[in-house]
Amino acid sequence: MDTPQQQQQDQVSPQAKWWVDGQRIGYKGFWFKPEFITASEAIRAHYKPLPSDIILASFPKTGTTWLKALTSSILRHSSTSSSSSIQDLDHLNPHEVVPFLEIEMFGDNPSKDITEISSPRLFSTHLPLSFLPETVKTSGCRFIYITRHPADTFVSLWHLHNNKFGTEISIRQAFEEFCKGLVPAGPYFEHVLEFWEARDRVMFVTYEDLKANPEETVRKIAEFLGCKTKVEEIVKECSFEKLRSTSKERGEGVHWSGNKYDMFFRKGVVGDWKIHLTQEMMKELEDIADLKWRGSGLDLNIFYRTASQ
Ligand code: PAP
Repeated sequence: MDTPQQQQQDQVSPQAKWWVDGQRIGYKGFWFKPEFITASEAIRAHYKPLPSDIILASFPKTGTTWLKALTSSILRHSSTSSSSSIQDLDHLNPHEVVPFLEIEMFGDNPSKDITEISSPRLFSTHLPLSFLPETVKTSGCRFIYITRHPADTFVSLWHLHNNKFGTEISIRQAFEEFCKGLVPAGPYFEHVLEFWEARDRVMFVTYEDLKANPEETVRKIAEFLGCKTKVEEIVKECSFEKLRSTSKERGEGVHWSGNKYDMFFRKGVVGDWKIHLTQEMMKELEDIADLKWRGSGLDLNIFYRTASQ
């Protein structure tokens, strides 16, 4: 008899227009490439979170690279935390400094021994919270979740796809698929909601807060991690311009995802959606947020306030 995973695989495997790099599988309400589902099973079986672990979680294109840079930099510069295993950003892309649980840690080798990594171990994930082992709730490990307005998240994803595959796909069709959740790690709205509902142990950060008041937001992240550090230096070290120029120096280097290193740094602004989406499309996103987040205390206003509020 087929395993539940096999049954899922045999189900619909939508070939959404912009998924030219392969098939996605619906699993526990989310869409992923098959290898991510396998990796999430390995994580649940083998990952033993330590109280000192720090996990940076995010939906793709919401500020993951920036958060990786900032957090690794905070830990390295902290006078109150030892972080001997964390490399600096001088020549590396932040994705090389902070590994994904589902890729570098448990992607290729499901039973990889990660006990040798010195604490605090800094990991990242695009997996929903429900894909991680139950012990993340009890181990005391810390989560920072970064999120971003769905309109800018979508536009960033659409640009990345066009850039990566050299084909501009219809924004209307891509948008419809985003709204239906047919994107890697989608649906966006459920992904954000899962972490929002666990925010007693998850620090919630928005891309918009980071843009509006980087020093204040970095200070809060440092405080959450129990680190004393010079926030102005961290913000400078992780600025869009600085990180992009380091990546450009890498030339044609390609990250495991197939993205060139500088593809993680496109424009880095809030409100780019205004160039690409109509007011009607924005209204559609607002309606979905209203429907899916109703009663949770979460709404799109989290993207419109500033860090100090
Ligand atoms: P990932 O999920 O593939 O890692 P992620 O880093 O979450 O992508 O998102 C990339 C976005 O963050 C890009 O947004 P854009 O397409 O709207 O421009 C990228 O430019 C932006 N970004 C990356 N680093 C920074 C930074 N240091 N400051 C501001 N924005 C940044």
